[in-house]
Amino acid sequence: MAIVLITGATSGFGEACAKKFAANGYDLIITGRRAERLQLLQQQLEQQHNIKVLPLCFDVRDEKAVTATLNAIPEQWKAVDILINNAGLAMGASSIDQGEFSDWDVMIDTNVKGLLYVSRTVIPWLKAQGKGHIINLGSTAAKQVYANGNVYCATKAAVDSLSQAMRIDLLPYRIKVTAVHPGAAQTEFAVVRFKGDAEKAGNVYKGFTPLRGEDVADTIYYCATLPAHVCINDLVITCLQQANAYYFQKE
Ligand code: NDP
Ligand code: 8X3
Repeated sequence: MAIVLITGATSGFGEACAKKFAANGYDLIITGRRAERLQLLQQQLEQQHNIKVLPLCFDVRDEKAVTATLNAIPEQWKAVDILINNAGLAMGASSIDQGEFSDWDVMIDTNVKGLLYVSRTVIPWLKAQGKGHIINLGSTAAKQVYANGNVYCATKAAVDSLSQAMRIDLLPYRIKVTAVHPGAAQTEFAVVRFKGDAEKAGNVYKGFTPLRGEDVADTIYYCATLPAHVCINDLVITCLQQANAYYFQKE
């Protein structure tokens, strides 16, 4: 059966993707920094479905950890069919003159450099097979900038650019590249952004019904299971009450 490698599978979209692909018989490589959650998810999915799950605990910002951990997996696991570059986050929300350097470093290192480290390691495996599919998680924040979004929006615009670049570079190798750009979705994203402040995080979703992790996972699964000759290059998905990164119809 096919293998899907999902970064950031310990919550939100990544976890929802793991459940969706597992339910459809895919073997999974799941990654994240929270080892306990990875182990629990592995146990749960292997019990529920007739699949194998390989949990890998590493920080995508750590170039050496990314390359050493991935390169050390058993050869049969390197036959990856689908790479979902999902690990990412926002940290803080303030005008650019008040931003924290440390928040900027975390976002740039995770959303841009981490995605590059993982991709650079896995792409040679896909090339050797002459097939594969890379799905990158962008955001509506890649398409329009919103107030106080500055660096987060810039990292997601970088994901948008890198997805276009990958599509061009990997075209000769029959490797598909899809950028999926969700709007507001209620995951752990806002709690992480506001550093554990649940009240601030809850306010993000007041007055509208946001996307759920499952909505995005279903969309990613759809992109990943189209006929071999079809590739969705770029896809924006929002809830009913969101038109773009900053325009909402709230109740
Ligand atoms: P969650 O916070 O629920 O999940 C983020 C995942 O990324 C976790 O599994 C986390 O794992 C992992 N992660 C974060 N930093 C690192 C790191 N340094 N190394 C390894 N893994 C890391 O958020 P979402 O599911 O919402 O977000 C997933 C992606 O979707 C992100 O790229 C986000 O920017 C994007 N997105 C989110 C939207 C939203 O509104 N929720 C909308 C559009 C895009 P762990 O902490 O265990 O390391
Ligand atoms: C995450 C969604 O609206 O916070 O990319 O930018 S938003």
